[in-house]
Amino acid sequence: MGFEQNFSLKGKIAWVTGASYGIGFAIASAYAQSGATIVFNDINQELVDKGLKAYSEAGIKAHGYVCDVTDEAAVNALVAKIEKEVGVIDILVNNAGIIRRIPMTEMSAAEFRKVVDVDLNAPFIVSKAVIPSMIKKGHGKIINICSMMSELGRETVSAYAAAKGGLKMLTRNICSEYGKYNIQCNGIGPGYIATPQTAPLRERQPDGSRHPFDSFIIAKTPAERWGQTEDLMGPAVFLASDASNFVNGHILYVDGGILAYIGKQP
Ligand code: NAP
Ligand code: GCO
Repeated sequence: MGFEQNFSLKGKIAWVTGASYGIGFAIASAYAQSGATIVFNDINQELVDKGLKAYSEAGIKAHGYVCDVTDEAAVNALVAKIEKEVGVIDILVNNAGIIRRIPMTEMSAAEFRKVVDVDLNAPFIVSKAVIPSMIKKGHGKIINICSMMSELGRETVSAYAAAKGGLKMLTRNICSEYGKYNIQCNGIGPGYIATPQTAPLRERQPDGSRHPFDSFIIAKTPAERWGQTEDLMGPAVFLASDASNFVNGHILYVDGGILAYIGKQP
């Protein structure tokens, strides 16, 4: 077989959480094109149905389930259902996430806890649920979708940055604790990607001009553009494939160079 087979996901079962659309959908689509069987979940049936339609239109026969990833009992039940109906999960992508853009002193503790629950506690819950079968199977890949906010702060995203910073360290700890079982746990840190989650930051102003944050990101990105979900597909396949079997605990930033750049002079 040629070297390219190292990047194949043929025969693997991949679960991407919160993958009815956006980044998760793009990653799952890349995995399907690389030979994997796709499992995804979302928070309600409407979103799961939307995802199933989108996967079908892309020629992908995905398995979709309703599950709130913050609900440990529901996650454990879903893992058992997936193993019965589809098979043991080889690749897990903790993609489901939320953000609340509120100045910290105006944010309630409940709002802070909700963001941390989805963006940090849920990756713990879901990873904990799939690791035992990965150990039995003798291999596994866990990919956590981190963020620029795993490294940087900015106004109004205190809960999100705290959660994504914690997710970076959870990634390193899963690597440390389960690497001996041939389980690799890495992160992908997307830059600013054009999805519904960032749509408010890109809205045209009433006079038709760019949103100030849109202009700010263009000036902070050497690539001088927002990322597209397609930009994440290749890195995600690499981290899910045998080509990365000695890469562990690494956060792969796919940011067009933002973290390396002081920003364009005004
Ligand atoms: P998105 O558009 O908000 O999609 C997130 C998905 O997760 C949605 O389908 C969402 O459902 C689902 N979800 C939320 N809470 C859930 C829960 N409790 N249980 C199950 N599913 C849940 O986000 P995205 O832009 O594609 O981002 C996906 C991931 O990448 C997130 O972790 C995000 O933090 C991260 N990220 C995004 C960017 C970016 O620029 N877009 C950059 C770096 C990192 P709902 O539609 O109901 O919310
Ligand atoms: C924000 C954005 C970012 C992106 C992403 C950057 O409000 O700053 O939503 O947080 O979503 O996480 O990597």
